[in-house]
Amino acid sequence: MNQPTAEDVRWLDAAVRFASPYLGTTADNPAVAALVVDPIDQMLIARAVTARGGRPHAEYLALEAAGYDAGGRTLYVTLEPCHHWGRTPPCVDAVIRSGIMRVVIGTGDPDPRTAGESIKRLESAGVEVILANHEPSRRHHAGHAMRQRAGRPFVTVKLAVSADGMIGRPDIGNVAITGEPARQWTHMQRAFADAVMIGGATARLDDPQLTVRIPGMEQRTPLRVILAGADGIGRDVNLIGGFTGYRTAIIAETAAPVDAPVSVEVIRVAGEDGRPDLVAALQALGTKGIQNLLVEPGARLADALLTANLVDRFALLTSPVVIGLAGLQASADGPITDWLDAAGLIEVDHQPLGEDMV
Ligand code: AOF
Ligand code: ZN
Repeated sequence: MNQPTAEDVRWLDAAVRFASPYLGTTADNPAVAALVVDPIDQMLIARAVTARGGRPHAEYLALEAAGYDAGGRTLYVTLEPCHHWGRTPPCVDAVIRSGIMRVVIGTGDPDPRTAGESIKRLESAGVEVILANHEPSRRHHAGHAMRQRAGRPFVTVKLAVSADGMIGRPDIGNVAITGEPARQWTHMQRAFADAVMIGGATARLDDPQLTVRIPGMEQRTPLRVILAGADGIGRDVNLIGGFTGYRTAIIAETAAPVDAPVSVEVIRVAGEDGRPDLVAALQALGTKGIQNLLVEPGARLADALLTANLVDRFALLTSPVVIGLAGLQASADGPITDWLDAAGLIEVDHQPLGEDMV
């Protein structure tokens, strides 16, 4: 198979940039972008992203927008087009029918119903196919790939730590560690996730709302999940008893006590000592179609996820604030960076967020 040209890579980069803001809106489907481009003058003819809720698919929408203008053009698509009859017909058929002459694919689709089949089908129909192995496309679809391969979402853990390594003050509940830019950054991460999860202890102690409080983006609040502990969970916490109009789910071990109104979904999974098994809990979210999960844990849940090797991406927010001895330590065994090293996590990026860093 041929290699992508420099222009191909630029169009794929543009496709990922175009689709990125739609992460968190297309579950249970990946947020695919499709661009129809004239190969001679390098003009964009039509573009689309997977529709809200996952259907129609991106290729279908882009080809429909291009109409007869698709003939002879190149299709850039961040993920291999689907090969199966689902709630919509296979995109690969729509591509062949449209007269597209060349398809440049960012990354393969691990969905077993597709997994290379569309590439073969396009080639046998005389369409040139480039599988670009495009890293930004691969990262963009990491949630979909994780759900297809491991049945669970791609897990991002966010933890804010004071200059003296504390994550809170148990005596006064929710305490300010990071500033306004870090808060906004976190709310954006919520908006791009399909679900945000906390442990039962954090639900009780911090009693957060887990909403996206960015003007105009409130409706991007994802499913809010409480992972209940052995003592269960009840209506005394905001996420369950408070009225916000956003969706909440509780994951609890089979026998743990749960008291919630019918509007809250209760997911029962097997566990030990009244605590849900973490893999079972994450797989239950995968089954619900969650591809990207943001966890905003306390020390115990963070430690449990790291120890179980279930953290794919760790966002460490560090602040210059000193909490002092009344604080709750992020990790009992020395500096947090040692803890992350031990979990095999390597730093890939850091940025300032006002006075803080992520
Ligand atoms: C595409 N274009 O825009 C997306 C695709 O349940 P269905 O029928 O919608 O199929 C879901 C699968 O389709 C999903 O697992 C993934 O493999 C693919 N998503 N495919 O051709 C798209 N979103
Ligand atoms: Zn499709």
